[in-house]
Amino acid sequence: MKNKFTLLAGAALAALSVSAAAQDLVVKIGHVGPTSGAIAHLGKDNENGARMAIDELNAKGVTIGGKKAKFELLAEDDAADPKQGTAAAQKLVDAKVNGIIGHLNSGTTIPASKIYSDAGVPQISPSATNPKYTRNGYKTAFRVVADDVHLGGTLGKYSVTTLKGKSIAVIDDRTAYGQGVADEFEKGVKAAGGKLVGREFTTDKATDFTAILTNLKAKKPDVVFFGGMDAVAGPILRQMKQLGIEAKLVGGDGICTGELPKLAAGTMADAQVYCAEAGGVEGAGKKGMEDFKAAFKKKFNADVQIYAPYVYDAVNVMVAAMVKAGSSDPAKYLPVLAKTEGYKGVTGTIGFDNKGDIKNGALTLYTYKAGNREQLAVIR
Ligand code: ABU
Repeated sequence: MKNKFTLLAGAALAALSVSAAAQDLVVKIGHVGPTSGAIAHLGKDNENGARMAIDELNAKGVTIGGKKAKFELLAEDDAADPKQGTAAAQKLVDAKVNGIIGHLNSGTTIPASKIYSDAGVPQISPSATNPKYTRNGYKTAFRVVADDVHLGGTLGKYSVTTLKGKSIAVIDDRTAYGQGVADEFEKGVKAAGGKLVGREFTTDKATDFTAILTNLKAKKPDVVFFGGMDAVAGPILRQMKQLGIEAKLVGGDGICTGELPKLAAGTMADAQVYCAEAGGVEGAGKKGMEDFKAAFKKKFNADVQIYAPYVYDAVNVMVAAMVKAGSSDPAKYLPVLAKTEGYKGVTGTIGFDNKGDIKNGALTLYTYKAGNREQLAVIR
């Protein structure tokens, strides 16, 4: 039975904890990506990167402006759809988020960036690579990956000079990302003196590529570039095999995932596919990345697909700016975030240029063998 002393002590403890809680600073971090639809596996990968960072920050304890911060993740699904993307952005602005990590796709990130800019909310995309995202003059827009000028141009040159492609065909999915990276790939091929033999279009929802692949087959390509995501690249590989097209398939970061071999359902030959992640680490940085991947697997029972480490770094870069500014108020920490320089993350050293792009961004080239992604080189 509880005596009078026990009851009084309990009441005092409760009052103390209420008062401590009142002093905590709640910091809301919004995350947006496609957690439904054909690339839900990539949206979940990104969202889990944010969750991992936030859980760790809460566990270690972070003080901002003398107050203990409690970080909350507000995760939204945009289904990779531009309209759902702007709706999710408005919802998070209305919820008074302190910052945004996302979106995953360029097609959602770009229109949403206006909403965040109008509200003065800092946004870091961990994966949108279309250059237009940081070319609109929005001071709130940042990204921690290289852009498609770098990505597409490098893959175009690589296809001519290293893969020795003599007749190169291009397919894109008409999204902001797919079309943009394919255009940059074409420029890279032309600049390297390569020959383009055809360009075809599809969509990010298509499943039957027989007509466009039959058109391309007649042009005898030895390299086919696909601008789009892995959910479409997988069936393209299956249908290339069915039609007897033995060309190499080259693609940007959107196809460069752990899931691609499964999506291709065993039809991917060794060293048939080449792709690049819009970031990467070398030398001593590799251990940190491997440790991150192991910790991620332990926590979520899933392998990193591609951009979870970039999301993790994006959250930590944003919080580091809040700590340095002594405030989670977007107006106060935004100028500090913009001056980020030399931040050591798991994805490498992060600093932003005056557009909000990562300085000295890397690319990592991969191929696939026996159903596994194998790193070929890190390029700057
Ligand atoms: N960068 C590839 C996937 C995301 C995007 O830019 O649409």
